[in-house]
Formats: sequence, structure tokens, C-alpha cells
Amino acid sequence: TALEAGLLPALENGQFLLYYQPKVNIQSGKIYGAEALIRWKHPEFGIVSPLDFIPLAEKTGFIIPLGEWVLRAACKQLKQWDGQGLHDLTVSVNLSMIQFQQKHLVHTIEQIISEEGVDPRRIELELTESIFMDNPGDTLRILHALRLLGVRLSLDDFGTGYSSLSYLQSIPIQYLKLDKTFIHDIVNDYRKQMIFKSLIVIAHNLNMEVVTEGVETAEELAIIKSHQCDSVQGYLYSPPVPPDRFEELYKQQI
Ligand code: G
Ligand code: G
Ligand code: NA
Ligand code: MN
Repeated sequence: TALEAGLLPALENGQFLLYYQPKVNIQSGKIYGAEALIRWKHPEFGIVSPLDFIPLAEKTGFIIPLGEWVLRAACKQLKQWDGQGLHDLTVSVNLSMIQFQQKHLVHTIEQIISEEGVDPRRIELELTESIFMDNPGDTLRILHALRLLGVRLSLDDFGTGYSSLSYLQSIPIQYLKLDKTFIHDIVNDYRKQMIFKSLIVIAHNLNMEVVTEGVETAEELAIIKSHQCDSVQGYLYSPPVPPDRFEELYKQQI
């Protein structure tokens, strides 16, 4: 397809960019980091959503160089923010299953982060449960190797698909990201509230912090606050935005 053929030239021509969605600490109400979300600034179609090209990139293997570009660009952004007075932010990037299966993943990540001169503890990798479908033993080994680098790991979209509490017994992750379908309609759904509340207790007992995604209203925020969720991401604070807009949001809060 036209989009598929356009991927490599787009990378070469600098048509990919990262938007950033603030992550907000519930207690302080302050932005402490951002999730990097890729966009394609297409000369003809305008801003193209990753939903339209990530699957193509996964199918063709292009996700490997693209994913490396994402991590490098996120590191560069972090350094730029340091220089602009946006100190101590963390940034997270999404890792596709295909990247995860790549042989030299750990080495590649280590290399990019060290070349860019970023403290690995300020980089978070967002993984989904799909990484456990293939070979759980290998997956665990890779996760431990990533942890040794110092990067943070989070389990993204938790609660969708084949969520199983058994993963939580063994995986070395620091953050559990509850999917937005969890929070959707939680205000009117007592059972959802009870599951939500219980999951937070489980996560905390396993030394994980909980990030709730997709928070859109003050009522939803009040509920998750009452259940001691650690941080939030959602339209209530901001959608994913270009870096200059993120900087405005950060500066507005002080
Ligand atoms: O930003 P938005 O909500 O439109 O993202 C849509 C989907 O694309 C999400 O599932 C998100 O995880 C995925 N996505 C966004 N950026 C990246 C990226 O850099 N790498 C991968 N693998 N997925 C991404
Ligand atoms: O799959 P992943 O969790 O990485 O994708 C994040 C996606 O969720 C992005 O496409 C982002 O635009 C979207 N998103 C972020 N906040 C909200 C929200 O409050 N409501 C909804 N409906 N989507 C959101
Ligand atoms: Na994510
Ligand atoms: Mn998610």
C-alpha cells in the first residue's frame, strides 16, 4: 500500500514526530513525566495516527528501526527539557511485541540510552501482556536484563485481553497501567470500582505503582484518588500534545 511504501522515506525525511501526554502524580497534582506517542506528519494526509501505521510497521519489520528512532528521540527530548528547566522528568516509550522478540533488544536499548547520555532510570518502557504469549521464560529473562540496565518497566493496557494475575507473581515491573476501559463508566459501576480498588491493593502489595489511563472527568479522578491510585494520564489533564504545548502545561502548574 501507499502508506507501507512511504514508511522508510518518511523516516529518512524526518516526517515522524513524538507527541507527549503528561503523567500526573495524584497526591501532588504535578506532572512528573510523559508518555511519548508517535505521529506521522504526512505531506498529503496530515497527522496520521499510529493506529494506521504501527500495524504496517510491525508486519514489515520496519517497527525495529522506527522503535529505535522513538527511543532516541525521546532521550533527546528529555535532555532538551533538562536544559529548559523542566527537570527530572521521566519519559516512557511503547515497545511493540515485535521489538521485544528482537534478539539484540537489550543491547540496542542500552546503547541508545548511553549514546544519548540519559540516566536510564528516567526511561520507562511500556510493555503489554502479549509479551507473555510466546515464551514466558525468555520474556522473564529479558525483563530482568532490562531492569539491570536501570530502565523502568510498566505493564500497559492492563485489564484488556488476556489479563492474568499469574504474570504479576513473577514479573519485575514497577508500574501497572490500568487500561482506559477500566475507568470508563466506573462512576456508575460499583463492581468496576471494587475490582479497581482491589487491583490497586494487589499492585501495592507487590511493590508496583498504579497509573490509571483514560481519566476524563473530575468524578473519575475523585474515585481513583479515594482508592490510592498513584498517578493518572488522561484527557482530564491533557491529550497527547506536541513538545511546546507540553512545556506550556508544565510551566502553567507552578
Ligand atoms: O497516541 P494514540 O492514543 O493515538 O496511540 C494509539 C496506539 O498507538 C496506542 O496503542 C499506542 O500504544 C500506540 N503507539 C503510539 N506510539 C507508539 C510507539 O512509538 N511505538 C509503538 N509500538 N506503539 C505506539
Ligand atoms: O495503548 P496505549 O495505552 O499506549 O495508548 C494510549 C492511547 O490512549 C493514546 O492513543 C491516547 O491518545 C489515548 N488516550 C489517552 N488519554 C485518553 C483519555 O483520557 N481518553 C481516551 N478515550 N483515550 C485516551
Ligand atoms: Na502506552
Ligand atoms: Mn496503555
